[in-house]
Amino acid sequence: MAITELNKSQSRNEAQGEQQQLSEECQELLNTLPKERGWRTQHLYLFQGFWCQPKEIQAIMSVQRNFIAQDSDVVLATIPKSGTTWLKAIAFTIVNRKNIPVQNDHHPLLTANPHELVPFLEYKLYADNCIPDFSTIPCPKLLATHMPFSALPQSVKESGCRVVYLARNPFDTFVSIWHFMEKLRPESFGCLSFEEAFDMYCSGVVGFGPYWDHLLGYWNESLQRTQKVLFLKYEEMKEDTNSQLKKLAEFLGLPFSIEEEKGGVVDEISRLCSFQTLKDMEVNKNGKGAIFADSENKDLFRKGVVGDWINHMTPSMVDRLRNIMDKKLSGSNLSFQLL
Ligand code: PAP
Repeated sequence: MAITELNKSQSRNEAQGEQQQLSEECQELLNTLPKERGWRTQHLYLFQGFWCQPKEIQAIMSVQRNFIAQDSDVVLATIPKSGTTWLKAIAFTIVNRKNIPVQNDHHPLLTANPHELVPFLEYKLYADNCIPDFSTIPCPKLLATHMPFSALPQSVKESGCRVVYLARNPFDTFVSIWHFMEKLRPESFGCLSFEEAFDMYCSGVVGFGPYWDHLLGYWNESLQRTQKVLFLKYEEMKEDTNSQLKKLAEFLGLPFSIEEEKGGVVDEISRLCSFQTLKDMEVNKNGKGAIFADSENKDLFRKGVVGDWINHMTPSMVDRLRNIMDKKLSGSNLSFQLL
C-alpha cells in the first residue's frame, strides 16, 4: 500500500476508533452537529456554542447531568494553555497548606504533576462513562474544567461553590496550543501548519473556543458576582506572583496570616509552583499521562513566559488577531499585557 493510502486508512481507523468509544446517544448527537477539521482529533464539533472533541462532548454531557457542586467546592477554569497547570499547583498548595506545609519533604508536588492533584471534570472524573464517588474526597474539593461558563452544570452556577478563572493573552495562548498539538496530533491526520492553525483560531475553531467567548463568559460573571468568580490573568501572575497568590487565598476564604507572610510562606508557594521548579521535577521531566494517556508531562512546560508570540507571528498575523480581539472585547474593559 502506498504511504498516502496507508495514512488515509490509518486516519479513518483513528476516527472510527474515536467514534466507537462513544455512547449511541453521543454518536447520534455528533451526526447533527456542525463540524470542522480538528487540531488533534479528526474533527471538532460545535456543541452548545463551543468547539469540542467527541469524547469531551460525551463527558461534558455527563458532568452536566450528574455533577452536584457543594458550597465548599472550588472549580478552576481555563481555556487550554492559559496556565492551567500553574493554577492547579498554586491552588492545591494554598488550600492544603495547613495539613501539608509547603516545605514538607513529602509535598505532593514533588512527586505528582498538578493535573493529578486537581482532576479535570471532563478529562478525568467523568471521562469514559465514569461517575466519580466524591464521598472520600476531603473538603474543599478542588476540581478543574476547560468548559465555558455557559456550559457549567447548573449546580456550579447556583451553589456557593467558587470559580477561579485564569486568562492568558490570546497570542501566547495560540502559540502554546499550536506547539502542544504538534506533539499530540496523530501523524496520520497530516500536518497542521502554524498558518492553518492560526486561521482556525481566528475563526474561533479551537478546543472550547471561540477563545473570546470563553473569556467574556467568565469575565462578565466575575464582574457581576465578585464573591463567586475570581478572574486572574497569567501576565499579572508572572509579573507579581505573590500579590496574585494573596488575592487567590483571600478569595478562597483562606487568607495568609501575618505570621505566614512574615515567615515567607507566600514566597515559598511562589517558588514551589514556579515554572522552573515544576519543570525540573522528575515527574514532570519523565512522567506521562497527567492529562491524556498519550501525552508526556514535559510538554506542559515549554517556555512559560509572556510574549513568546513575537518569535512566531508575522506582523500581519498580529494585526489580524489584534483587530479581532479589539472588536470582540470592545466595551468589556478587558485587556491584556502582551509583552
Ligand atoms: P493545559 O490547558 O493543557 O492544562 P496549561 O497548563 O494551561 O495547559 O498551559 C501550558 C502553558 O503554561 C505552557 O505555556 P508555553 O507553551 O507558552 O510555554 C507552559 O509552559 C505554561 N506553564 C506551565 N507551568 C507553568 C508555571 N508554573 N508557570 C508559568 N507558566 C507555566
